[in-house]
This record gives sequence, structure tokens and C-alpha cells, in this order.
Amino acid sequence: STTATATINHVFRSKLPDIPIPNHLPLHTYCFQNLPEFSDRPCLIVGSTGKSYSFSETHLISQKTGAGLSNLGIQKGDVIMILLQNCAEFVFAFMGASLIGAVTTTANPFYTSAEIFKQVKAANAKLIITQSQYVDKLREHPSSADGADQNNYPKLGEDFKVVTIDDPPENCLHFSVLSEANENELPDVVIDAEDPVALPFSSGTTGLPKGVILTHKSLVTSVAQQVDGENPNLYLKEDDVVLCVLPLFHIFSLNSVLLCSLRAGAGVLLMHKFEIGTLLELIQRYRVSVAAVVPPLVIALAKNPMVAEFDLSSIRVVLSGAAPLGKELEEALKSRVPQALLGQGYGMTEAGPVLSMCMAFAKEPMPSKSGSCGTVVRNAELRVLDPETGLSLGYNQPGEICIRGSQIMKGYLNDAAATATTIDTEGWLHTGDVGYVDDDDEVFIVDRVKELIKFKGFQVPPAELESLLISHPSIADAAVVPQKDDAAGEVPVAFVVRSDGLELTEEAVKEFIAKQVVFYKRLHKVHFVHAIPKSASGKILRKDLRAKLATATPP
Ligand code: 4UV
Repeated sequence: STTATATINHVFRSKLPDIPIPNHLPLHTYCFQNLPEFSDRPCLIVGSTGKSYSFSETHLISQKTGAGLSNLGIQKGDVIMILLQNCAEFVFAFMGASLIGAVTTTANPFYTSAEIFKQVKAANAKLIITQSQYVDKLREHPSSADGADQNNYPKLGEDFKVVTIDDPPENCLHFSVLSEANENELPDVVIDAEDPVALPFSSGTTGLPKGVILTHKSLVTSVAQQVDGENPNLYLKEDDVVLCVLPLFHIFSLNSVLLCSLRAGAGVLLMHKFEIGTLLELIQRYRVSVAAVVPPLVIALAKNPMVAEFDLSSIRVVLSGAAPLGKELEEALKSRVPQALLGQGYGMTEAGPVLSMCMAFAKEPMPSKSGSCGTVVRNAELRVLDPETGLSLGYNQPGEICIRGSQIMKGYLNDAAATATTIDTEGWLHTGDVGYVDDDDEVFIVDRVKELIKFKGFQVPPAELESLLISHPSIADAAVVPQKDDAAGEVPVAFVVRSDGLELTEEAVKEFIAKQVVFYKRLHKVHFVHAIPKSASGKILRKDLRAKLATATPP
């Protein structure tokens, strides 16, 4: 075995050979390419109703939805927003949009009106697909403390159309307008591999959420890196049932659950929300064989006493990602599902998203260690950069993880500066994650140098909370940093400088934020301070604040 020598300019590769990847194809063509082999097998199973759609039905309804979108005026290059929990319509809309060369931006239906409108505006979404219960948020324009011009907001009916999957409220259309359109009216569009298909939002290494341009080529490459080849890294079979409880609006579920399953012919069990009893019941009933999870779900599976009452023997793979999974937790889950392979994938929206995947999930499995995030995917290059010198490091030396390959994003939407700081001139995407590669080529993540906070795998961008805090008339300055938390992994806490006296209370600050953001961005603690530590260039010294939290026991 190798020792910790500084191998200058070392590039880490997969242990699997590169394969030909048909990334000249549009995403839908690629995903449905093998459909004739399994056209009558179940593709989508809706957990709440038991309704299932075969692969050929899924393909047909996606085509109809594409035609329906086109009938509503959506053209190649236009953006639609999917604001839905997991459901079959999510899939039809995403694939339908792809079929006509349109782009899907996905958002959390629990977002506040303000959060939704920021994304609708930034993405210039022309149509929103949602549920009737969320439509009110699309009508009320977010009230802004700074008196921003209400006329600046896009308006329902004028600037964007709304389609609901249930009874449509006033001025909205029902999803059947899309799903029951004539597939023969699907427009003939020429799609280039470099055209965008998905536009998830991510704050990346710094700043506010930004649109991440994922092209047909990016996603085809990423899916192929996982499930294609003689010896696929993530082996999915036609008789697999893949659990889809993680939200499809996040790239992990969209890519590694939905798109990978479509390509490989595995069935997808859709759950619109996480509830442990229902989850266990559905795993047992549908004999779920592959479960994509995040660490908080691992906690539930490892610790909830209800687990013992259900038959989970069908599970052969548990893939955890989106946040660090502790060794102890991994061991605890192993005792609950001893027959299953347990491992991690490491992804980042901007990276297309998968950087590394557990090698024990391969068709011809290779051993993997507890705590590892897997090995870099095939057809890609990974480097570990020394943060001081910028040189790439060899085995066992921690530094910033960088990735290069056809799967990474094209760039951020309308933000050349942020793109340039994330993807360097040689095409390397800088993750802001600190990690190392061990002697067996396994990736271990040890820290994060970027601002991002992850609450149960959800992104909490500190810059977003800081800008809200600073908009408060009694706040002079603010900084938001992560604090370790057993249940959520990390929670956001704020350091706040009051501008006038001592009137402003912690509760008032928490409340001020809570009403403007989705639940997982809420502040868990507010520390009042006299000044925010900053570098000479004015950057918040987040490390100092994090250290302060780690040492001082907060009151
Ligand atoms: O941009 P994002 O929200 O993206 C993700 C995507 C995760 C995955 C994981 C497995 C897959 O198969 C897949 O398709 C997608 O989370 O957040 C990116 C940041 O989350 C942290 C890390 O800081 C990333 O830069 N993160 C993601 N996966 C892991 C992780 C992991 N396994 N261990 C530790 N941190």
C-alpha cells in the first residue's frame, strides 16, 4: 500500500474502466432508450394510492405532457417550475419538458412565497406545476420590509401560468390539459447535447441560491457513470424497486433515483412525504430493494422501535448521501438490515451531481469501508487541492475536492462571476468540501470550507439569512454559521449586532426570519455580539465563529 507522500498533480480515477457514454443523446432519448426490454414492467408506483404506471405508459404520458406544454405556449429553452412533492405528475412534467427542449427548475413546495418568487423571477419560469394548496403563495406577492415595488413581481396569469395536479383554483389549469394532450402534437425540436434540461438552485460555495445549468449531456453522463457499462457502479436491475422518498426537487433523488431507474428499468416507489410507519409498510408491501436515504432517515431506520415489526428483508442496497453519515450510525443500521449493502454516494448539485459512489454497489462489488463516500465515478477525474499552495495532493492528504468531466454543470444562470470562481479555466469544479482519498481509492469527506449549512441534507445558504437579518431596522450586522446537531447534522445559528440599544430579543429575531423562510432555514439560536469578526477584505471570519460555538457553551 502507498504511504502519505505528496504526489504532485495526482489525479484520482475510478477503479472501473471508462466506458463509451452516449451523451450526444437528449436526456429523454437516453433514459427511455432500453424501454422495449421492459415496457410492460412497473415504472412508477404511487405509494399513497397503489396506482402504478408501466414504462410504456410513463413514456406515453410524458410525450402527451410534452405536447400539452407546447400547446400552452412552452417552447424550446423556456423554463417551467415544478413545485411538487413526489408524485407521478412530477415525472411526466420533467420528462415532458425535456422532450420539447424546455428546462425544468424544481423548488420545494414548502418554500414561502418570497422564496418561490425569487426563483420564479431568476429562472424566468413561464409555467408552474403545483398543488392547489400552494397556489395562494403564487398570488400574494411577498411583502417586503424594504417596500420593494410590488409591480416588480411576476403575476399569475399574466407572466406565468399555473397548472395544478388536483382541482384547479381560479385562473389555474388542471394537469389533464397536459397529460391528456395528443402525443402526435409533440413538436419536432432539435436538441443539442449542450442545451439545458434542468435548472436546480444551489448556493454553491458562497452567496445566494443560483440557477445551476445542467445540460442533457451533464445528466446523461452522470446517469451513465452510475448505471451503464458491463459492470455498473450502481447496479440496478429490472426487478428492483427503488425507494423514492427523498424529494425529487433535490438533485439526489431526481438523478440517482428517478433518472437512473428509468435508464436501468427499475421500478420507482413514490412517497410524497416521509412518515416512518408508512415508509416501513410500503417497503414491506412492495419489497423495496434499493433505498436512497439521507442520514436523518438512517437514524429513523436504525433507532425507531417500529422497524422490528416489519419485514425489511427485501432491501439489498442502502445508498446514503447529501450529508455526512457517521460510522456509529452506519453500524447501527447494519444491525437492522444485516443482508443489505450499506454505502454512500457523494454529490453536489453543480457537479452534475455525483462525484463518488460506493464500489460495493457495483455489479461485481468491491469492498468498501465504513465512513467512505465511495470512489470517484468512472469517466471523470478527481483532484485534492492543497488550500495553501493550490497544488494537488496525493493519497491520504486532505484538501479541497475538485472534479472534472462531462457531467458537471455548464455554469450558473446569468452569473459568470460565480461560475468562474467555481469552475477554473482547466475545467475543474471546486466543491468547497475538504476530503482525502485513501490507499484503496476511497473518498473521505472531513470538513467543508464553503459557507453552506446542511440541515438534514437540505441547503441553508448563510448569505440568504444574513441579507434578511440585515434588512431588519434594528440589526446593524449579522453572520450565520452551522452548529452541529445530532438530529439534523447541522442547524443555522446567528451572530447579530444590534443597531439600537438592547430592545431586540432573540425571540423577535427568530420570528422575523421564521416568517420569511422554509422551516429548515429557521435560526436555532441568536448570539448578540458587539461586532462580526471580518478579514481585512471584509469577509466574515466564519471559522472563528464556528470555533466560538464549538468551545463556548451557549447559554
Ligand atoms: O448541492 P447539494 O444539495 O447536493 C447534494 C447531492 C448529493 C447526492 C448524493 C448522492 C447521489 O447519488 C446523488 O445523486 C446526489 O447533496 O449539496 C452538496 C454538498 O452536500 C455535502 C457536501 O458538502 C456537498 O458539497 N454532501 C453531499 N453528499 C455528501 C456530503 C456525503 N455523502 N457526505 C458528506 N457530505
